[in-house]
Amino acid sequence: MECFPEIESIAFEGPGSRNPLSFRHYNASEVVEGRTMQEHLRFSVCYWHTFRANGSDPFGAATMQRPWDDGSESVENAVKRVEVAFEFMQKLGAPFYCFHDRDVAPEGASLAETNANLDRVADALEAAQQRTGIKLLWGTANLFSHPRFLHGAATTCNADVFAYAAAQVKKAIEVTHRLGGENYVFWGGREGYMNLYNTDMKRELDHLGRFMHMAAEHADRIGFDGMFLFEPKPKEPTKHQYDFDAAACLNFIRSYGLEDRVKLNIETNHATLAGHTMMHELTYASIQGFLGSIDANTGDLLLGWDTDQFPTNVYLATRCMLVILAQGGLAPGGVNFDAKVRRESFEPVDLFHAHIGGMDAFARGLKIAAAIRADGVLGDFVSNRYRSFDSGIGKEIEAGEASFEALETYMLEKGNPDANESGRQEMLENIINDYL
Ligand code: XUL
Ligand code: CO
Repeated sequence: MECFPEIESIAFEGPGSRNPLSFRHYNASEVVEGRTMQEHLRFSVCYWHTFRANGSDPFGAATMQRPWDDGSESVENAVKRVEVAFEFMQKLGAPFYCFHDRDVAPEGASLAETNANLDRVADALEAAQQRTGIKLLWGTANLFSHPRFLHGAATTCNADVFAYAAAQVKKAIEVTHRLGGENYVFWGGREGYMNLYNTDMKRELDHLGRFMHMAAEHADRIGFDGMFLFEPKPKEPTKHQYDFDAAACLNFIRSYGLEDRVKLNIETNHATLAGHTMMHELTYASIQGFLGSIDANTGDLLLGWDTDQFPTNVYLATRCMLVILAQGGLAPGGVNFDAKVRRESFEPVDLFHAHIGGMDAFARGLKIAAAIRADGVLGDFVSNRYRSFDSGIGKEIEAGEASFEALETYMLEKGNPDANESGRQEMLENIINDYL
């Protein structure tokens, strides 16, 4: 049975099209900087927001019309949902998807039953992947919804809950591996604290480090060589999450010796909750070789919480693509829409409008960023701005050949530094606007 019978495959119709169910910019096979848009962008649909979100909020009940869903937590309903998900992704033309274990398969009465449920749904996912060619970008485990995780999972004070979380992640990695997943994500969930009076921060962080090492050891044991991705987020659900931002995550990764196995999955709404821009977080991760993948969404700066909206802002997408192109792409990561339609957008077709908007915004961002790079406007300006480090004393500083003493001698002889030049911020902002 078709679940979106009134919708054909979403086709590229070009910038002049006024058909809302078409792409104006995302043309999967179009080549930009030597690669197709599909290869650059590696779009992924997330299972939780797209197929599980029901529109409820703290003030009101579910609103989403999902006629295929009987509302039950049965395996049968979960398997039916797989068919819907793959019909949607195929019509959209998304090459990847991702999920938490509990998005795709219901919790059972025991761990064994829960694992069996997951295996049954994984059979359906595997068949659907083979039928459609859609691939798994990453898998992950939900270690935050069930009440057992109220004190956290890897950072809980309850060793049995830690063990349960470990068993759950072991299974989630195995299923990710079985489905050919290219990455495995750790988002902190409840790995943080509400109050330091009752919290041993050192012990909790040590446990989280141990947990990730065990995950990597298990991956090695079963031959899963996908990338592990740590996803920063400063707050929600806890007051303070240990994975606060890219800097905190990188410090954690290095402190616990995980740098060979773990990179970062950077999300826009999390960056802004941390008081950063997405471009800052991407750049910070990328310059150190740790930008693995992105969760493409956006928050509402007037609301200030994790609203997980679809990214339609072309400036934002351009800034993301400038960083992504500069590091030569995201693969094996991708651009995952960790975003949900608004509670008021309750019809199934809204799922298409939302994803089309995000894909078109990123396709435009890709084209604009490539044009900016081709003209060298930013690159040339920046390298010229630092030219004093290309020769003379600057070159000696960068080469590690200068000491404080040598620099003092140099400056005593010279008397005063060469004059500063303008940073030309406004001129550059105007030039970027020319490309949009
Ligand atoms: C939560 C969030 C997660 C992760 C996966 O804010 O972003 O959905 O992306 O666990
Ligand atoms: Co996310």
